[in-house]
Amino acid sequence: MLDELAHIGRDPSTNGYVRDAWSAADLELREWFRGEAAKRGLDLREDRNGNLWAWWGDPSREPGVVTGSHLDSVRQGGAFDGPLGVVSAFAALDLLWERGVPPGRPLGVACFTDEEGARFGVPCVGSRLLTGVLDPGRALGLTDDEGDTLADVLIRTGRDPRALGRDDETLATVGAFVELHVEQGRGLDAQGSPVGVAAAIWPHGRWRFDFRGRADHAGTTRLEDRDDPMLPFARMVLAAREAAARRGVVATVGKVRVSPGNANAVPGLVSAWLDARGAAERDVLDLVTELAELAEGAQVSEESWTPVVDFDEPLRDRLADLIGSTSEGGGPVPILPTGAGHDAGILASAGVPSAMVFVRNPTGVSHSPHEHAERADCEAGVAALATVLEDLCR
Ligand code: HGY
Ligand code: MN
Ligand code: MN
Ligand code: MN
Repeated sequence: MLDELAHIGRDPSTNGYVRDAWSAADLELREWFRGEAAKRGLDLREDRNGNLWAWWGDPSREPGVVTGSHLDSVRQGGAFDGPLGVVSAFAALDLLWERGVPPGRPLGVACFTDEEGARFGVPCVGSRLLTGVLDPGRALGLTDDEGDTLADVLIRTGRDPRALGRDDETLATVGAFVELHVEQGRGLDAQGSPVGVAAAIWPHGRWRFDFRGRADHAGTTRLEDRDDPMLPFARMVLAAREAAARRGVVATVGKVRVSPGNANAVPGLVSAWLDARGAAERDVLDLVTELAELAEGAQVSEESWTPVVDFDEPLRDRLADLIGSTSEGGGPVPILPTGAGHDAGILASAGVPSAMVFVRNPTGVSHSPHEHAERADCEAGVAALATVLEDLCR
């Protein structure tokens, strides 16, 4: 199934993936999802926020067990972050089907919309709207690099932007959620284990810094007469690295918009997105406060903030024991935290018993075409997921 997706949104010059939410690639991936659900006779639903759910059994009778992830990517992302979780969900269902194990409760495959936030800047849009932590009005007003709002884009896909919002009815169908994901780090590689279970997701957030200056001619404006926003921006980036190292957290500026973007003019505006994360919430927030104070009058707005997610301990330990007791588990299963955000974290924060199964990534690299997972480890992940689903669906 991963091979079937391999051509969608792939940039042949880099082998990276560009699968922005609601782009042609994303729409093609959503069609693939619908086809896989139809092939299996699953009951397909698209909720008011665009999340896709494929059900084996009827969750209106009783809350079901859901497994899945996302299909959108960061720009020039890898092949596994997201799709591995969706493909493994269908493959695990197939294993249960082959074993003649009809689930004792409804079993669903989910594909959450716009997890990466690559286009509109806010991550986990589909699951945040579903659980009510993202205001639909704010979501609809988010703009992409072309100045299109999410509302514009939804209308172009034939959807009604007014439908967006908290969806308790859909949320009520999710009795438990398990997300399989390629590890975005080398913990499993270091421990020699093909699969692992998530302990927690570090607190993480994104802030937008708008540095305003005065556009002017590059050749005729004396240096002392300039109000060049590029300078405080540059100082903020260097300060972010120093402060992050000092505070034991991580900080990244990976996206910058320079307006109007003339090579022969002092810019009028530099917008920069700061991504900051770390094991200790206080350290992350203090870093952002420190940077906002030194950022010389920049306008700083919070794009998203997710407090620490500690996955349900009995559930995660049960999964680790279950997987560890199977041959694929390859012995004791590591339980490890991650600095990457996931829809499972958003659902857990909304009170849904949630867990994550990680699959070894020998490169440890993610959000890059160099992200990788060996086939044998992917198969171990599917087997582990099937074991877990069989247990949860008793
Ligand atoms: O940004 C993240 O941590 C996730 O990959 N969306
Ligand atoms: Mn990601
Ligand atoms: Mn992901
Ligand atoms: Mn000129």
